[in-house]
Amino acid sequence: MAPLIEPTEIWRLPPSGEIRRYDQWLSPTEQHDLWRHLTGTHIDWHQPLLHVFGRKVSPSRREAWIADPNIQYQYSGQRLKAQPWTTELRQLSTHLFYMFGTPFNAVLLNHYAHGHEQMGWHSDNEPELGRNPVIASISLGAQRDFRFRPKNSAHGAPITMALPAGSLLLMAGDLQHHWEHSLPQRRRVALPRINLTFRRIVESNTSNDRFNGVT
Ligand SMILES: O=C(O)CCC(=O)C(=O)O
Repeated sequence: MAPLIEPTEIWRLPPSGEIRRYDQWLSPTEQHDLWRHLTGTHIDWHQPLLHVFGRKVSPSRREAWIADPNIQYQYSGQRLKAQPWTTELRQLSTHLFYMFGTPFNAVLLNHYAHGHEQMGWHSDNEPELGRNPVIASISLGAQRDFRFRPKNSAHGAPITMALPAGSLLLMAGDLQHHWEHSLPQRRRVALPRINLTFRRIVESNTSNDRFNGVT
């Protein structure tokens, strides 16, 4: 993991959301080792079963939820069953704590087999994440586009950014309350990708905004 490097790019999205991307945060060797770890026998991957507008939907991507004991989380009507931390994921979480000051207690893993697999528009604004969640997202494997759009067009125009292998993306401030994000299909992408989003689950109505501009 790169030490306390400067972000490659920063976006400030109104009213007071912030996105930072750190390219090559993981070296090629670290990416390779982490990929092998996540695709070996340590992680129990499964297909999500979501409840969307009264219908059951099972997107083909696979996911896994790693969390401290007793941490409950649900999104799109599914309650995630937590798996215990592995040493490798715990180390990443500790490093992110030193960078951003957020004691992450969970990580959601998403595995996309190729560019047909995607994640639709949503915000990470579940009550368990508290107010102004700080989310750190690591990308491995195929580079994919990542999109943001405002819930209110007065806040600006949609943004598309690339998430290269080994990059770290930080989402902070009130971003999740005013903007949505998605990982669109990219049919020409033939290779798999894994994304890890480190999160802190807190009681509802509690501020999660401990990020104070540390680079
Ligand atoms: O795979 C990605 O980069 C998107 C993940 C995401 O949007 C999420 O976990 O909320």
